[in-house]
Amino acid sequence: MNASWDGLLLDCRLATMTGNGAPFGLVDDAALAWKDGRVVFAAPMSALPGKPDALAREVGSASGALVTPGLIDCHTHLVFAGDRAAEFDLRLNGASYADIAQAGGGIVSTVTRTRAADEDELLAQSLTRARTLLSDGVTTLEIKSGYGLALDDEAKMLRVARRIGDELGLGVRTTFLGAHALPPEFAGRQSDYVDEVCIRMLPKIAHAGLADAVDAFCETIAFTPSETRRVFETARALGLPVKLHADQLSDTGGAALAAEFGALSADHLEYANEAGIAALAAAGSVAVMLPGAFYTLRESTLPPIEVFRRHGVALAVASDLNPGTSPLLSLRHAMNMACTLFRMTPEEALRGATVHAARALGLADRGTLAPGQRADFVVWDAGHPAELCYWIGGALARSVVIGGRAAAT
Ligand code: DI6
Ligand code: FE
Repeated sequence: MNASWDGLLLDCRLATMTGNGAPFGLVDDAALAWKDGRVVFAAPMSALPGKPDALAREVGSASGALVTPGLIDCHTHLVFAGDRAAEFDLRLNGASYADIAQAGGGIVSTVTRTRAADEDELLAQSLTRARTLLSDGVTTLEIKSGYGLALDDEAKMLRVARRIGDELGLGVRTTFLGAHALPPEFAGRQSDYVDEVCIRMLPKIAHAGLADAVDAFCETIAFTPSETRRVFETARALGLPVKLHADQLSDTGGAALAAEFGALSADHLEYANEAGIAALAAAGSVAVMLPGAFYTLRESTLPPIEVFRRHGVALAVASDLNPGTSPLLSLRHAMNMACTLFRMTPEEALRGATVHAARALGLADRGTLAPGQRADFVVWDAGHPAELCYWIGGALARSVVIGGRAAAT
């Protein structure tokens, strides 16, 4: 019999993240096999249908190490130019947000830098961040626009996001976030800018195939629920799914609004109310926890984890990697904070960075290790899945495999 499988990894401690009844879907003394980029076997070695060398062209051993699905970072603003370290320094030397904003800091300073960078420069700066996430086990990531705030610059950001996937072999899902902040040229004319987003920018972005979803920042310091509704109605008319930065700093009814449009996810949610959470449950929307922003802003209101649990809302965890409120270059660190700060369990956090993160991106072909799923997996220098949330920092990923091929980390 010719070896028909492309690869076979023996002696794994497999955290399949499937509902096989074991915590983390764990299978000990397991084997994992793949063919044409898809998993074909994920079960005890004793169940292998023949001798390993007869089954697969390449046979290796994990020597008992933990193997999980590739991690999925379902909420990043990873494409941007420059950084905001100087204002971080100013703040810690006593400057107020108002001082910083008046000095041209905040989101607008990143918009200025991002507009000034050409596409290749933007790609070079962003690739470095994507490689850092990849090296720590991320095999799929979502990347938003939102620092261009003008058609050509938003399109430039989304092209860079797509190119990151091409360059690194990562799965990339792009999200248009034109309704992120008010650009300086529209100062005092927010309604005109929402027209620009809905009438000109979003249709052109959609027709160019640059966005897989549409997001908005619904907040008292950003866009109102009615402005957000306009963006969502435009997205719906263009056949694009939506997700929402919701109830991050105040209860604006963002969760309920996201649920009303059947959003893939509602994100942040520190101030979400129970009616909104019940609506998310009914809509099947994922609640994405972003502890990096909570930590950086020194927020004191915790997202209502118990209420999400009670209503059966799927919880995801993401880095929210952005230069202002979450300069966090590690999804595993976000998982640690989701446990330590938000009191999620390690299994909830790992499920939040695999199965539920995939759902938040509308992807059903990844997030678990089971036949038919993408062969995206990580061999860790760890034995127990909880270690992925327990260790703060460090380089735990021994090898990262995307579509059955080892990624250059
Ligand atoms: N919520 C946030 O915390 C970030 N964007 C958003 O919608 C802030 C992004 C930045 O400060 O650059
Ligand atoms: Fe964000």
